[in-house]
Amino acid sequence: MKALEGIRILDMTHVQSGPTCTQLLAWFGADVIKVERPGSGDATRGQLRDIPDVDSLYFTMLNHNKRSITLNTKKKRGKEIFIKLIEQCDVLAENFAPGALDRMGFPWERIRQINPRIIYASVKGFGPGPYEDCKVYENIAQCTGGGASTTGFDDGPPTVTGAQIGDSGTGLHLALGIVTALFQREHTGRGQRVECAMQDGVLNLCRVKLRDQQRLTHGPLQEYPQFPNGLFGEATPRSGNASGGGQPGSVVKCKGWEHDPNAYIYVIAQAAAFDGLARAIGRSDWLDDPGWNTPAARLSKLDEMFGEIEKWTKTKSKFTVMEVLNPLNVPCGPVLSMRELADEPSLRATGTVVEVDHPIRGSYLSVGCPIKMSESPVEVTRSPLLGEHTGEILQDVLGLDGMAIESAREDGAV
Ligand code: CAO
Repeated sequence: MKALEGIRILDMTHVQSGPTCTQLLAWFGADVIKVERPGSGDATRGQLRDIPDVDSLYFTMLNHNKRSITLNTKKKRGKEIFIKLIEQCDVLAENFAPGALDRMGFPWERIRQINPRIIYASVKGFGPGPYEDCKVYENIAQCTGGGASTTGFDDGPPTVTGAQIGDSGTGLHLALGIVTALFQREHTGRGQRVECAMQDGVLNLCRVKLRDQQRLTHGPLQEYPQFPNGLFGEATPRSGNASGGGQPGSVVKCKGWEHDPNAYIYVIAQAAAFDGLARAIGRSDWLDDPGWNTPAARLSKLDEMFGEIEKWTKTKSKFTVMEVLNPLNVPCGPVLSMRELADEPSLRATGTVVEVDHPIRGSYLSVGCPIKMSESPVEVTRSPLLGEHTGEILQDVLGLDGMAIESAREDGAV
């Protein structure tokens, strides 16, 4: 038995943020029915295609374990079927542009009338306010949620990160909202509206940067690379690769950095492990030197300290550095490329990286479920073809007979 077995999700999501959320729920056992426009479906099916006429990796990697029904919710017959689906589902998830579902004729008031137990969950770019009507994609959310202004180097432009904190990050937030609402429904018997704005999701993930904004009013941020020589402005600055926590950290070069862009390791010079680190890099003289042997003394010399650490790491591969520093309790981690992650046996063993078979594409790699539950194991199955389950869903979930299905097809409703 899976954790969400028996829960049925009417999945109107598209692109990345919403599909991330419903994919997680599908992995936990929910029956996720992806509703797609007849003919075209989710736009990502055709985006960034690597093989002509085959669902893109963008689509397949975000829509595992779901069923697909085509349905035109703007046609009269399509609306009738949509209403029946709302009646049969526990959750309606969507991430259309603001107001799209209202324009289809299905505002929240109507949806809850049709099914008072339903949870109506949405991702939008912004919450109520000046930008509430705007369409938003990943990098816009990173910019408007505080990610970009605090990422990058002090002398460079605002920078977006490779991690999809706007899309997948908000999808994660929404998934939590949905399961929490399902839990509350156990007590109240009622559904509710769950909304996550991408700006809010990114800001939540940038929490420590708002912390620093307030600390800044009491003096310079001593752990930032701008200290003690650079200037601080009025807002939390970009901190390069400096550690976000209370312990100094930096990315340092390893052997082969001249030709391998990922021959680097992140090292944290945590006070508790400093003795071992200093000895390992051949600077045991620091331990008797009052100019070096306390965290406070080192704070103004972090560049010099990491320069010394780097002299040592440059003589070793990032994996050798790990092998030496880990037993000394020095927190560190190699910069791993996507290629290295794809090949990493331990990630394959845990199902974090999975190989999935697809009838048209053949086999491909995907990221599996990162949440491991002892009583609800995840088996990743391929994404559906467009409308693959239309007949089956109309028949099994809605109880339509063959003639009704045929007439819906003739109408262009499905
Ligand atoms: N049947 C009939 N019509 C359908 C349909 C269906 N099954 N599915 C979608 N449509 C219609 C919608 O109703 C909408 O019509 P209207 O414009 O007449 O209301 C239309 O298709 C387009 O939907 P959209 O505006 O959501 O799509 P878009 O490509 O123009 O915008 C996006 C995409 C992502 C910018 C926008 O959906 C958005 O801002 N979403 C919220 C934020 C979000 O999730 N962003 C993350 C995206 S991942 O990077």
